Amino acid sequence: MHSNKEAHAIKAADIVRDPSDLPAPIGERAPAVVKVTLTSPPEGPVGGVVTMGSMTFSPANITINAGEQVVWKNTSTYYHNVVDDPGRALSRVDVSMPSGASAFGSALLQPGATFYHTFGKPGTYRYVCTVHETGGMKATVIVKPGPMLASK
Ligand SMILES: [Cu+2]
Repeated sequence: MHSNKEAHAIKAADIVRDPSDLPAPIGERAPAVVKVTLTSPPEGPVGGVVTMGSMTFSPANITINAGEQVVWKNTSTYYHNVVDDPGRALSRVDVSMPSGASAFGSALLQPGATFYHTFGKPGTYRYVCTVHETGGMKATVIVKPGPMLASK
């Protein structure tokens, strides 16, 4: 084992090099063009955005087309969630969905967090934030049979 006295301390000056002192590149190199395609979040076009305030979803009623997704953004300083699941809502009557649709829900969303859900089946979806359900934090997504379905 080396003693601390003998160990060579690496200083910044040891690894700094003059850029013009670098070896020649290996092979032919030229600036590369890298194409990046920015897409909307997965699962389909965004039909609407709902912000979560201190105790509200805004807008409380939103209408989209089937196949589109809703984006929820927690713009408040509170934790919220988005729940359309009778098994998770405090009161089953606060949530609903068309028959054949699957229940959905987010985890607890911290301030600044975002949640997405794509709606396949037309109908009315009533959902809540279970944290503030008793405080009236409830809202509705109405899904119309959209052009995406009509064209199929
Ligand atoms: Cu909430």
